[in-house]
Amino acid sequence: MKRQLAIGIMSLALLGTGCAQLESSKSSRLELIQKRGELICGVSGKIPGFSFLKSDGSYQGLDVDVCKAVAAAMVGDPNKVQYRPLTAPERFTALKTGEIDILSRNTTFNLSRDSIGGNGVTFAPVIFHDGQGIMIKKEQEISRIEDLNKATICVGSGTTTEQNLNDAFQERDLSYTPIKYQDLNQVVAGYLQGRCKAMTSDRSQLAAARSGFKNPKKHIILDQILSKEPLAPASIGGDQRMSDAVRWVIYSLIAAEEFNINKQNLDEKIIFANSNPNQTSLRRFLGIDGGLGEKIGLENDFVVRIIKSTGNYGEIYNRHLGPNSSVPIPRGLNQSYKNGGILISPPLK
Ligand SMILES: N[C@@H](CCC(=O)N[C@@H](CS)C(=O)NCC(=O)O)C(=O)O
Repeated sequence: MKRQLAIGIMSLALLGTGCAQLESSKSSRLELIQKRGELICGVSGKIPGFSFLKSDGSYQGLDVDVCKAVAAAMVGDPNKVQYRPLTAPERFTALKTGEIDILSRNTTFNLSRDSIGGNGVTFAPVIFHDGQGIMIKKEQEISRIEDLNKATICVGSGTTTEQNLNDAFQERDLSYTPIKYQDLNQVVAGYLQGRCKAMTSDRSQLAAARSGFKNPKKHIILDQILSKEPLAPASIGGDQRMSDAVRWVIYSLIAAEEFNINKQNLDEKIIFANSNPNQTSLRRFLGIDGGLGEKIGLENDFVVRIIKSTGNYGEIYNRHLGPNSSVPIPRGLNQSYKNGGILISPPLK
């Protein structure tokens, strides 16, 4: 009896080791990307300022620069990215079937998506704090959601937008008829053709869409904000090596702004850190000491590669959404915590 028990315990212990080995030897998407030498990034392609396909065939925007930063860190070249334009209903399937490596497509981070019982993906940190808004034609004299009782509203399907719209009307005992479309261009066309009285989407998208209208001033985005829409990149769930790397790429962009390191002063900062052994935090951040990259499957100077490619988060934001861009959106919550916003990176230690 005792012997049987001992054998049982031994085999359980072996099983335990076996599982642990299996777990650590399970290959990660990160290795596949590194072997391939290219990142496959799912984007929208239709939202100026975030991800937009230009007439020369290149993609541009904040979401696109996230793809570039991840590629710079993982394969050493921001241009080694294959972009896959995806509609909202397609995006999670593309991630789960492995058609794309990461999703960088104005996607809201929430519990149902970031869980094994839900969409089964893992979100990286938020790269743009957004909220849902409503756009109407100025001539309609609508100023509040309550003025839209019984109205038709154009909305994209397979989005949090659809769900929030329902919640916002239900909570106020109002009714509405949704007119649903697969993508943003269709929502905009429906709205401009008068199929609905108002259109709703993330406020960033309303601003981006309006920037392309013939007469932007004839359209108003209501002040009321229906929801929190923290937009974040995502990778497949259950692959920690992959999600660690993506997460720390995003944090590096935010931390670089905190350190006041940008494309212009990067070389100076490297020289300064190299010749000043007492600059311990800076040296770790730039990969001179500490071996941080190794811990997440990247080169130790991954932060340097990222900043060289895209600049820090603030530079990316200004390029695509800053006052001189084609879709100016005040930074608001998306400022670094050092400047009154809520973006903050845990220490790269
Ligand atoms: N952030 C929301 C909404 C995102 C979304 O996909 N909205 C649609 C509005 S129709 C869109 O962006 N479409 C862009 C496109 O059509 O490519 C979410 O994650 O569900």
